[in-house]
Amino acid sequence: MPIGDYSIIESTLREGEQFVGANFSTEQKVQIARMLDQFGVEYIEVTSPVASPQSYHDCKTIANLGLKTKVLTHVRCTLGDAEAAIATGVDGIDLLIGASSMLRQFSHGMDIPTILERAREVVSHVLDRGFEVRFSTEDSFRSNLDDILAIYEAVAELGVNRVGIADTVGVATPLQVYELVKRVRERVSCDIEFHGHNDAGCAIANAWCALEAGATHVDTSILGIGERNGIASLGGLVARLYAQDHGLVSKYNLPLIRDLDDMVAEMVGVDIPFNNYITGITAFTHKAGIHAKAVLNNPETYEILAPQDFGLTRYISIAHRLTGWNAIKDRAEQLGLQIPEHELKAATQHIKALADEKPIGLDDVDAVLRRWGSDSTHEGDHHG
Ligand code: HCA
Ligand code: CU
Repeated sequence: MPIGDYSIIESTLREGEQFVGANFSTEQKVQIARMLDQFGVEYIEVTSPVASPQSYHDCKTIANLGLKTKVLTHVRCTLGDAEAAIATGVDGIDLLIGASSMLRQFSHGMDIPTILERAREVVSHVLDRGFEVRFSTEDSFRSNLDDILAIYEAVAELGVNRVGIADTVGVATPLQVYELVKRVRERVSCDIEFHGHNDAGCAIANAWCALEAGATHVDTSILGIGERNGIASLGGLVARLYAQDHGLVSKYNLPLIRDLDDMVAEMVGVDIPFNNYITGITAFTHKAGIHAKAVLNNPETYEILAPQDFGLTRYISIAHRLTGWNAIKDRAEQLGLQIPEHELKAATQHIKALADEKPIGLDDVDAVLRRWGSDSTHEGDHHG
């Protein structure tokens, strides 16, 4: 089904704070919140005010920055937590409860009827206070389907704005996500949120499938940071949506992805992975001669993401044995050298042979080209 209106719930300040390297100061949180606001996400989610005194203070600070983006906080489904959330001045409250047999047994110890009773009590309380409310079930994919559908139906009847499906352990496959979201879509008319972890590498695909199945909200974090190896990354989800239809992400300030990734990587003490979506160092680097030739003619041949739309530039790597003469010609032109085609082809062969002998760099390529360029009127074997 085509993707309709959707919103991003950016959880760097909640799920992301659960990343082992994250220890954000108030100032850093404010910086992240402001940049996400400029980027244009519809919501940001911040750590529960009951997590620590600092968390309460930070939640309140961010809720009162006057951002365009709505501020949500994420709390357990208890009246005490809900009261604390209400006191911070956030726009909305994300409630969470575990309904799987494992969590019922090893975490909170409540059975399904007790969970339903608790949900009714807390949801009604928060709705009565005029807050936007989301209700989600932790570890949804290892919960009994009838149990979670009953919970979603009950809270939807009370009037929650959204129900949330959480793949807490990153176990779901895209097809399973599609099917569960579709089942929920048939049962409730409120919005549906999806939150998916990346333990088995499916977080972005799963978020995508949730949207295809009718979910209206998806959770992300910058660089995907979160518990363990995290959740769907903001940049990755945007890349996926853009690849389908640029219009799906035209509401966002795309060049800020680079700034967001750089900023958060530094704050949490990691490098951006080389193969990261959009901002990885090789994301727009082309190497093989055949690719380089086509990309020089028309970038769309091998690029589904246009680097300039993200404020970035492509790079064509030419100093290696797989290089081709079209890319070498392009480099010669950049250097202002006029070298006839047959000479360029010979120079390319020479560069390939050099690269077979030892690793070479752009300097070596340039030296060869300058030599060919300076005596390109001559023919013969003096080039070696
Ligand atoms: C956790 C909770 C959560 C919550 C997701 C949600 C998860 O830290 O375990 O509220 O939808 O992954 O289940 O992040
Ligand atoms: Cu999570």
